[in-house]
Amino acid sequence: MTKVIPLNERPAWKALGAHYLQVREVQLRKLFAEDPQRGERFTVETDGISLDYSKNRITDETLKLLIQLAEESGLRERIDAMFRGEKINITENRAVLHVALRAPKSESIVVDGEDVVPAVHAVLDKMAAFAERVRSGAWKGHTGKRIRNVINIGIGGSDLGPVMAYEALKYYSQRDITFRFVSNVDGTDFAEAVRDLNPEETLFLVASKTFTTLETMTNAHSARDWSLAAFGGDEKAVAKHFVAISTNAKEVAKFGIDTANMFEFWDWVGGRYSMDSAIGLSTMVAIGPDNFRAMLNGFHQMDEHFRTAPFASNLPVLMGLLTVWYTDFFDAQTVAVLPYEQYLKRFPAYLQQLTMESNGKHVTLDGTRVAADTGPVYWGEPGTNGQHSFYQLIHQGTRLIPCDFIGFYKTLNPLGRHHDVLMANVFAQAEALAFGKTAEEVKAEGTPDWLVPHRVFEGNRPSNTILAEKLTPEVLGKLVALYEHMVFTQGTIWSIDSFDQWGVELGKVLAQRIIGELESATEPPLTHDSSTTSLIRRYRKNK
Ligand code: G6Q
Repeated sequence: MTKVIPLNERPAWKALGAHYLQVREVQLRKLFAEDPQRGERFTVETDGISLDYSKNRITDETLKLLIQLAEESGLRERIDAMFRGEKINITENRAVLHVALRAPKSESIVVDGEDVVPAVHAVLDKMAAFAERVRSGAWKGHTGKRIRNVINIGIGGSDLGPVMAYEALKYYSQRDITFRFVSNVDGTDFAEAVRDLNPEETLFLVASKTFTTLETMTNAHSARDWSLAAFGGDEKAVAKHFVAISTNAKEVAKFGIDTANMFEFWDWVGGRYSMDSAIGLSTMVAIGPDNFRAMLNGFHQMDEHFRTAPFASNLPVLMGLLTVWYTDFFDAQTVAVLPYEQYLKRFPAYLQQLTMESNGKHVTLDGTRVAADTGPVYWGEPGTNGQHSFYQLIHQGTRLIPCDFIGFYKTLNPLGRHHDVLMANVFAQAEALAFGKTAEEVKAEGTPDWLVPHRVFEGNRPSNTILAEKLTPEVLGKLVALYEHMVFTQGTIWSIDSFDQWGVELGKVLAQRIIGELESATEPPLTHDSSTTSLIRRYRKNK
């Protein structure tokens, strides 16, 4: 079993505790006044992505101690172990190799004695050939019509990445194909997705690592029924209207999909780390193989940065350490991610799974309870919309909410003044959060005394500002990899397994049992607690 030194026994952790007591009241106003270079000094850049972390409640000493904490927590060794293909997902005894999905052909990464890089490229080539056929119209449906609609059926990691990437890269997508994503077992999701579509022109991508997930299989069967109903039940149609993305060839064949139409990936790709595997097939069909490869190249550049850059200038490491600082010392419970880019509207939802399913754990690698708080709640919405709703709480509420602002120098849709107005808001929000507005300043504006407290902004609210040139496939790859490795950094400090998800199991098992109890014609013996039993009875009576 992995040996873990409890967090609170690591020297840097103890030093950070003492240091926190000294700096917790320090104002960003003061830190900036004392160091006119702070904004530049606390900005790092790699491959066209810059991170300004100067508006954080840190000093040089804080940074030194946080980096020492990363070292004492074995971050260097963990990074190397991940990239070497060691089985660092210990509770599932698996390697964690999403980095292999974007490794260039020239690299070699060995798992269980086998170099996985050639297999990755073979699948990418197969995906590319398929994507080209769909995009060009060469792939025909059962009645000879070209495909106009592509529907990805998947959930969790087999949905959130594909939806986010499609929305993020819509600008680059082939506009004469409609893309939709069905995830929820709520029949409404499927019904609304197909209501205006012609089955003859509709192709389903069934994305499921296990090919046993209840929601996905339920939706896939409904899709099969919907499709076959249009073709007089002719099973041969399945081959033209269904492809599978999975690690489970047996189940794919059982469903009736020809395994020649199956795109493979591997158990060393976690669901929430899979958008750049075959799970990204919908993305590739949408944006084309070249753009998909550019995205992979972006991922790879950030991987190399994470693997090789010193911690003090390593973007994911710095962001991970800052979250630990706020979560564990300032007792911050959430982090807001605020992209000022409409195309990134699903990015916060994607990050919710990446961050919270990875680090929402309370047990360390050696099976003991972690000595501090772990994964904060991630949430957010694109700016400027959020400014007109929840930003009030960030500015004047009682809770500390570190924010990540994400913006771009150039817009994909230049339109009059829009982009300058948008970006002015990014800079203004971060400035207002950090420096606020004092009572004196409010009074000086002629505000009556009784109103002054309401109009004061305390400031000292931390944020990061991430900037890049514009939202390209390559930049999206870098951004996602940035957050993936940030999550890994956090998980390493907390000594948790960021790659399992046992917490989602119990509810699934209980639901399986309750499905039978809801479907049974007569009431079966119900042996739940009195609340669950009476809810089931109420539902059975009224359904
Ligand atoms: C992600 C999780 C989970 C998974 C879904 C779908 O890391 O493991 O969200 O992606 O449960 O699983 P399948 O791809 O096996 O259907």
